[in-house]
Amino acid sequence: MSEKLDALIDIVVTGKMKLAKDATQACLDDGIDAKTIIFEGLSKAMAIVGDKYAAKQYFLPQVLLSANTLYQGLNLCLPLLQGDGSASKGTVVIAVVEGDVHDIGKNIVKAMLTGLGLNVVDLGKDVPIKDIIASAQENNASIIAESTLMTPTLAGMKQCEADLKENGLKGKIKTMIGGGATSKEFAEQIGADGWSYDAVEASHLAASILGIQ
Ligand code: B12
Repeated sequence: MSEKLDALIDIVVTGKMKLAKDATQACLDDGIDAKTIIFEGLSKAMAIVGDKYAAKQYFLPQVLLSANTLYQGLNLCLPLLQGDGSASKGTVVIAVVEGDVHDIGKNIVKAMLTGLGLNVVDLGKDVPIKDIIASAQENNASIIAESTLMTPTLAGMKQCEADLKENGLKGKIKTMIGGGATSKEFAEQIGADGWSYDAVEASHLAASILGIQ
């Protein structure tokens, strides 16, 4: 593993926000590609932060500082993953479901799907299910992609499947879900069309749902 990437991980974990942009640029200058920086650097750093939070070594202010530090690097890397959208292979509406503000993972998934050549409509975080479905209809989307990291907000994902069914849209608009609180079993249980563990798998999943790879 590169020293520069290790330095970036340390900067995110310790929340040294002012150093994060330069450290990310140093990784890029060293020839480390954006995908590696995101998955082997920034995401790993956030997993360490999560462990520290779970072990009560970190509290919310530190987690927030690390997340903001991560964004300094992520914002440099995400545009490098994205295609220009000119040859759109389909539309995906993506959102973090209502009640949840964790949006780092969703933003990485968005970048991977855009990189796949999809038109991604990003509704942001804390989004009511009815707004997600309305946007999918307005944009003639093939897929709704929902993210949540929290257990209480899993209910929204179940609601989405029920609402799609009620409106005769189930099967016409496919659903894929992800985020720390979700699992393959949960996806099967609620009748979602797909689940994935991370953003790389998410792009394979979308491609397979759309039959483009
Ligand atoms: C950073 C963080 C925060 C930041 C969020 C900043 C931001 N802008 O996102 C802040 C400080 C704001 C925060 C707040 C809170 N947090 Co918090 N947070 C985390 C932490 C440490 C890391 C999450 C993260 O960003 N991971 C890195 C990303 C890259 O990973 P990811 O999100 O999992 O995404 C990947 C995959 O899951 C997948 N994926 C993600 N979305 C999707 C979508 C689709 C469609 C697909 C296919 C795949 C996919 O691909 C992604 C990339 O590979 C986690 C701990 C942990 N271990 O996860 C706790 C954690 C999620 N938080 C938690 C909690 C409880 C909270 C608070 C309620 C705390 C409080 N008491 O106020 C609040 C939430 C308020 C709210 N209503 O949302 C709990 C949730 C517990 C639960 N199961 O319900 C966790 C698990 C911590 C814990 N161990 O208790 N948090």
